[in-house]
Amino acid sequence: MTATTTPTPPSPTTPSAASRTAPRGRAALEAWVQEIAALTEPDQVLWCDGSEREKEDLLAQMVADGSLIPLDAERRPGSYLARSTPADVARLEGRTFICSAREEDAGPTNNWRDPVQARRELEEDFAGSMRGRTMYVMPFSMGALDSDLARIGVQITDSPYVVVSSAIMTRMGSAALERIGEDTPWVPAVHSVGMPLVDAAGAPIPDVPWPSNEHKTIAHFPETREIWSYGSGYGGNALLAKKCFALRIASVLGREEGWLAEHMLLIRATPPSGRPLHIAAAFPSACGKTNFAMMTPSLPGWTVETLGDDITWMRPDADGRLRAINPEAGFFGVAPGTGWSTNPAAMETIERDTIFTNVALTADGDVWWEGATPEPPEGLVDWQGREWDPAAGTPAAHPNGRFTVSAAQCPRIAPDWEDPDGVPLDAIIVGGRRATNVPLVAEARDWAEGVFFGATVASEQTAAAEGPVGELRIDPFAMLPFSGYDMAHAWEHWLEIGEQLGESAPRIFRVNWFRKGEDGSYLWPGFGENSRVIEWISRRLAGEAETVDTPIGLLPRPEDLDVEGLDLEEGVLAELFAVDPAAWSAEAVQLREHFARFGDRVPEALRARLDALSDVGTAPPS
Ligand code: GTP
Ligand code: SPV
Ligand code: MN
Repeated sequence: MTATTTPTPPSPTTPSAASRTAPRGRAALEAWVQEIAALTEPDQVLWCDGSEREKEDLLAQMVADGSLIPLDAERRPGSYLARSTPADVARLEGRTFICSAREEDAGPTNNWRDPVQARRELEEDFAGSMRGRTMYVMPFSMGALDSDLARIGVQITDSPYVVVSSAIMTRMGSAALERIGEDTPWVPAVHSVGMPLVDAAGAPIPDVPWPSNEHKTIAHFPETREIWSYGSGYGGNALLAKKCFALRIASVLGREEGWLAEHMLLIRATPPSGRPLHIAAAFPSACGKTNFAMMTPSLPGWTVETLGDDITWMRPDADGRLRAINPEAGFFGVAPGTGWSTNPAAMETIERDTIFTNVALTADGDVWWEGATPEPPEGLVDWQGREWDPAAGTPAAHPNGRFTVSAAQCPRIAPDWEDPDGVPLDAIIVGGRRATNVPLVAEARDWAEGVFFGATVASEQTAAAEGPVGELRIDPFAMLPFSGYDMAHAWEHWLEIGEQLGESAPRIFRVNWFRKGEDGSYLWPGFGENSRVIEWISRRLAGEAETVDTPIGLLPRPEDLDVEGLDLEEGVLAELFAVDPAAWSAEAVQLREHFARFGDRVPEALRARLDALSDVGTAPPS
């Protein structure tokens, strides 16, 4: 555990390694806990052991104080509903900061703060912020406890909701604490909802069901591997092991140590006869990772097993293959759109022992959201606790309403999902939510083109983050909100890993389930039917399927995609694979602006691909 990888020599752009280290060992941990307690002034400090008993006690306490609503014990055993305040419903990208010593290390896509100044302001925010509350100390492991790829963190929080959620999402408690040996590095993460129960003069402040502060800051210090989050109790803002550690801090660690931390699901897909394939796929937030990860393949004889639904850590192994693990232990999934017809495995997963946030409550003590059933039941209470009027035009569940549930409960979970060695990857998929332009599937001619696919992922914005839903934004490798350093350096890192892997590198594909026809409806049925795309990928890997060579990659020949039984209307397949040169020329202009933000740090191999793409408008597809 916590075995270090052989570090790759730092590239010239990597700042000196001397200043780059996390705290190590138990003594440093105890000192840090005391220091944070002195700063935040909680009533008591509680070290979490991760036991069932601890979880039960916290749940009972939250039910008693009204911050959790227990669901009907028969319809949804062991499950609860939390309602946030309307101002705390999604990740806050505008209030998320990378506080690297040098501004350029954060890159043009991150909000940068000077670490000294950020620290000073955070200390002001956190001073006395836990007065009247309990400060919980949660040691946790990202990755199975005995995996070489796993890393340890310790989160401090004053939110019991965050404790029970982290107990689901990570390996949290005594076992993780025991892994902290004398010299073990651990990532310190401090979180406060920013609502003390006693004011500076000692007068009590009444608590509320969802405490938060209108001033919110989520700050990362890549050099010292620290995370500080203030003012929000929601998702990635508060469960610091997830996006803050496993992506933003881990991406920095990965670059220095020769591995990758990515916003990817992880599956094993097995054909009726033949070798299982391991696939990791990067889609932006709310663009289908959980659904793809738990897919029920429509193709007879195929199985898909879930290994992870949001984050994948990957490292070249001794045999030169790219090995992948899911560092998480649970799913924090989007509820709206999850239904028996689209994702039955998720529906089964959340039948019990689940914490729901910002979904609707039914009259009989169950939960509901848009897409759970075709018709809403009578007598719903909406996510804000108000009687819901279907005619009012507002959704009953918040579009970013979520479920938090242990991965072990998923009927599709691979029996070996906690294997410390992880799985060797055969294919990597990238994709976004694109109404136009991007075909259902394309294969990259080589690793560099695959990295280009990744570096140019674009997607229509969803409700997972604050901001205008529907607007197209370029979201490289689905990591725009999650990279802890300059993304151009991340692409360079990808290219280097590819070189290291050589012939054993997984093949890279780009997909788009969301292309729309002229009437505005989706052309492709999606969900379980996406297995047809996996089937084509598997034949490509086996050297069995032909392709059409186009300037935007290798497309399937129409006859090579298995659409038997799909009942696609005449012309739909052609629309799904149509390459419109004018539209791609326009896209190339947008991509050029995107690359320009990164100046000369964009690797030459990627510029060359863009130049080739810019010619699409003039050159006919070969
Ligand atoms: P995060 O947890 O935010 O990272 O999201 P995610 O990438 O896991 O997305 P998720 O699988 O939860 O899907 C988000 C939304 O996309 C849901 O409303 C789904 O119903 C919808 N969706 C997922 N897959 C498909 C698909 O193949 N086709 C269509 N049309 N919609 C899909
Ligand atoms: C995402 O937005 O990609 C999520 C939800 O997985 S959160 O944990 O809030 O980032
Ligand atoms: Mn995600």
